[in-house]
Amino acid sequence: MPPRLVIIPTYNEQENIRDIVAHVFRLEPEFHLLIVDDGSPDGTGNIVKEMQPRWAGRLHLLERSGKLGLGTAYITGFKWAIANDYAYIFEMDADFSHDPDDLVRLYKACAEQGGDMSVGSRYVKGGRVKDWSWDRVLLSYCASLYVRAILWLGVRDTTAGFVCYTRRVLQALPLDEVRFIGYAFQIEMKYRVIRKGFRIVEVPITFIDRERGTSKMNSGIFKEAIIGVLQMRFGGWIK
Ligand SMILES: Nc1nc2c(ncn2[C@@H]2O[C@H](COP(=O)(O)OP(=O)(O)OP(=O)(O)O)[C@@H](O)[C@H]2O)c(=O)[nH]1
Ligand SMILES: [Mg+2]
Repeated sequence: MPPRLVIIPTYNEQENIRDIVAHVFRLEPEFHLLIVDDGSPDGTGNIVKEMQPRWAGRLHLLERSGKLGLGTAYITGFKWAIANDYAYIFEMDADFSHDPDDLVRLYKACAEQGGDMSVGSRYVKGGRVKDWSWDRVLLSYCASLYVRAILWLGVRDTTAGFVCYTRRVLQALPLDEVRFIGYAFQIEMKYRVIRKGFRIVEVPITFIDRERGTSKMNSGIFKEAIIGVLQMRFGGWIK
């Protein structure tokens, strides 16, 4: 089995799922895929099932009964990846905001440049955001400054959801204790990785706004991040 697994959580991604799966399977070196679908009413899970025979042994699906949130979808996926012996485990969105070609660069940042974890970053030199309105860029950038000011992470794009973990990192984290589900989940994971003494490498990427399908972001996810960062810093529950 190849050592690389890309986890894609999905909720109503029927416009994107076929193309994103096909794109990942064209990459060199070879990646496997795990889709974690939360019972998408638009039938995303059924589309994956239809595609599975074509990529037997490479395309995997975990179905959950309802929309349980991005964070718990990833935790479920991480446990599956560890149980199935993958060495490099990736997070990626289904909506092409993350260019699947960049998976290879994230992989090399860990496999060849000594990262314990790598992050596809909009806010390092060479990174950028395409097609977002100026106010969304400003909001996201200010959020990243806020997180850095409170947590002192040494990572510029703290809410990034396009990442590669080495197996040793995921095995070292107490996955059942991870609390948050939205942007705060992404921040919490990086905070825990740094607190354990691991090294995070940022790889510049161009982040492209979603073209097809609908966003699942909401103000609750944003509030969770603002308050969650303070809880992480002063709550004393992350060692
Ligand atoms: N399994 C699962 N997947 C989810 C859930 N919420 C979002 N997703 C998936 O997580 C990924 C990111 O969600 P998006 O809606 O693109 O969130 P976003 O990128 O912050 O928002 P936009 O930039 O507006 O697209 C996508 O692949 C979604 O389908 C959830 O509750 N469960
Ligand atoms: Mg998106």
